[in-house]
Amino acid sequence: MSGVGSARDLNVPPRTQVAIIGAGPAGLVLAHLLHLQGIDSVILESHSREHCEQRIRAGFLEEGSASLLESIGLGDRLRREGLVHRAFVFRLLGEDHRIALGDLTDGRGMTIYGQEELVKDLIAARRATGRPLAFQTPVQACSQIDGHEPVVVYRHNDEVWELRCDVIAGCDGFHGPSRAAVKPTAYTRQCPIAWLGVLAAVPPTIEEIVYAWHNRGFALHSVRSPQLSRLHLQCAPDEDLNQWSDERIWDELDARLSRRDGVTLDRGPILQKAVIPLRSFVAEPMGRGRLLLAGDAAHIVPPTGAKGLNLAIADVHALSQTLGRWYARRDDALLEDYSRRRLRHVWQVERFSAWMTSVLHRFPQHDDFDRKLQVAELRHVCSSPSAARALAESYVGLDSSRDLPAEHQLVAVD
Ligand code: FAS
Ligand code: PHB
Repeated sequence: MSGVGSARDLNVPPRTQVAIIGAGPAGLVLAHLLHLQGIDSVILESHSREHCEQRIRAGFLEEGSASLLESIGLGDRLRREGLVHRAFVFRLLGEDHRIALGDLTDGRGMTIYGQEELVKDLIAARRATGRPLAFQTPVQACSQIDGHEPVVVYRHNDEVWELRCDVIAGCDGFHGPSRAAVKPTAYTRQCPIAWLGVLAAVPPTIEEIVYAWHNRGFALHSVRSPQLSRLHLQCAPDEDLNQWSDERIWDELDARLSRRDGVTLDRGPILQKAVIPLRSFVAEPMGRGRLLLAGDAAHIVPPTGAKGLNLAIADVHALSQTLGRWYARRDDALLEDYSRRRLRHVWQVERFSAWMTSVLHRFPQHDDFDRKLQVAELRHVCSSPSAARALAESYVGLDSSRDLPAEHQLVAVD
């Protein structure tokens, strides 16, 4: 039976103030920020709680992200278990070049804390509020977004339900349905390469985060905890994981992360491996009428710069402020301003992520000259204090509320 009412067994009312599609980091953080302002919301998530809590994805939080989470009571375990890194290494032809983030940015760094751990904390915090968070309720459509009471249509147990609201927050990731309702202009770049992402049950061999430029292709040595290593290998977008035994993965990682002193990686069982596509994508505008997009629903960055999760958090921080002002003034122009404000920051992060990707990977269309230019670019950044500072500023996170001062802007752009 399809009901126009609500899925009562889910504690989902027929109406709320903000309907949030998606229980990823964007949706969950937004719900918490709205709750703190006394704005009610319902989160509708297509997958199960277990699925959401077990998805291995990002792991790097900028200080701005970590501080925001801490300021809203979500930082206890993050501060206890997160690992702060204030440097990283470019490994270039077997030589290490250390980028001392802390020295270059007045002490700032990155906190390593698995996205799956953050999602667990966020779901627990949502549950503690007693406000609706419904799993296995895939949203099918968003309608009436140009009116004053948009509607979200969702499924639960083979029944179709409607949720009416003031505003819809599309936090449903790159493949969710909300962006289609906005009909934005899509700016996209598909990379002809991907990452083979690996989570291994072995203490990280190297203290530092290491980005290796190598003739065999890019490799990344990262960390998830004192007991877990996170490693990535550049691969083809259609790479067949069945061709990659644990031994072959470790051999290739050793080959690409090789140091002149011959130190190799400690090996251990691989808990999870996946092919991660590399793409850049921006939807403009990030919303229409009463439907606003945040996180991967609005933009995608290649994971090279470790920015996707941080962008999602910056989006919903701005969106929660916008909605707080909107409820005070009921001026729809504020909703349009959200997109304009966010897109400047989004494009700065797209630029940084595209640069990191362009200099570190072996592209099939590249010739030897291109490869030489990559080495020259990396050597420049590692040897020029001003270039290293510019890189470090982007890496630890640009202040999303800071537009360039007028005198620094080359041209007045919007
Ligand atoms: P998410 O995709 O996390 O969440 C969207 C949610 O919406 C999901 O739970 C989904 O189930 C739900 N949803 C979708 N359709 C729905 C529907 N119809 N109805 C209801 N719910 C629906 N970023 C980094 O910074 N560093 C990394 O190393 C990194 N690695 C990544 C590896 C992988 C495999 C992937 C896919 C992404 C990676 N990212 C990385 C980026 C990633 O962390 C995202 O930026 C982050 O998850 C964005 O969060 P959300 O916008 O909440 O989107
Ligand atoms: C990761 O730990 O998954 C990671 C670290 C640094 C990056 C990208 C991904 O730049």
